[in-house]
Amino acid sequence: MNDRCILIGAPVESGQRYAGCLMGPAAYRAGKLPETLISLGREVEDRGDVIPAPARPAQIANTAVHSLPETIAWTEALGRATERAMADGFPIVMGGDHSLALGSVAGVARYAQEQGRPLFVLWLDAHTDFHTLETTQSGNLHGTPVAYLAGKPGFDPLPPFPAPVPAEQICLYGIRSIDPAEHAALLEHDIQINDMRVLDEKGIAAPLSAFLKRVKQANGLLHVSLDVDFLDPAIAPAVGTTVPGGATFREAHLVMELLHESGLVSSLDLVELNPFLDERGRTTNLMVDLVASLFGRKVFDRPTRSAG
Ligand code: 6HN
Ligand code: MN
Ligand code: MN
Ligand code: MN
Repeated sequence: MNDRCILIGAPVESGQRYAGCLMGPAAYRAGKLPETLISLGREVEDRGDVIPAPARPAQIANTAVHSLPETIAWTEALGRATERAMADGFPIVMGGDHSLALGSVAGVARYAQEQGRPLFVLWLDAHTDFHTLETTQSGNLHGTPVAYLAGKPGFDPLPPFPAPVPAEQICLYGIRSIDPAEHAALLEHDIQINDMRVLDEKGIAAPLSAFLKRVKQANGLLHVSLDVDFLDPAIAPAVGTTVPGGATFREAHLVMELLHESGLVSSLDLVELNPFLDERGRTTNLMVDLVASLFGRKVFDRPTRSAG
């Protein structure tokens, strides 16, 4: 893991319909994300909030889709910001709704391509986010980034995804809500879907360890996209799309601890936090604590335990 963390504020809320996600980056700062990373020995550079170019008109046949011009503008701006940050350190994109990943992962993918390294993506989410602009019925584009980064057609007039991520390099984790059109599309792709049925039976650690092993063998870069609704709504209420039966406090920390020990993660999205829906900052605090685990905070530091 790169020592230098580059914080990128992405106050995006055009990918869904609840007002409040745009306060996400401010909440992470108020919740002391920068100070927490510094306390764990990281250098931190906060590049402030990205300001997208003015939206240009864009139209498509699916009339359910809303805010497409804004989403295109965010995709372009965040792609550039994240690609640049990859060259300088470890980007942490503070959202903002999940549509920001259309841009952040595009930037990471361009960087990976330049480096000649395969990109792997771990998607921690209740949802598969596998709609295209053509299949979405809610019209909320936060439900589309996985299909986009997998190179599925149906995203015109978004910029073409720079270097589609092969299905075998994508791992969906924590899934418990799939729309029929997503289900049909996923049947045609070899994307690993660790839904809660699988995680209940195998445990939260084993499928992740298997995926991390493959990332390591391929000398890959690993992008992690953490959606607040990966967590159980009882511990993380500040999200518009709660689904019961999510990851528990300890399961989520174990995921982060395993990711830390792997040393493989090279970029991170923190998405879907809506501080307006929170209870006395508890979801923000939990997200910051999870990032702390990802960056090496331990309950008990065992000096003999080696990384990897
Ligand atoms: N997220 N599948 C639903 C839709 O509206 O397309 C929910 C999407 C949730 C998006 O998790 O970022
Ligand atoms: Mn680097
Ligand atoms: Mn999501
Ligand atoms: Mn979700």
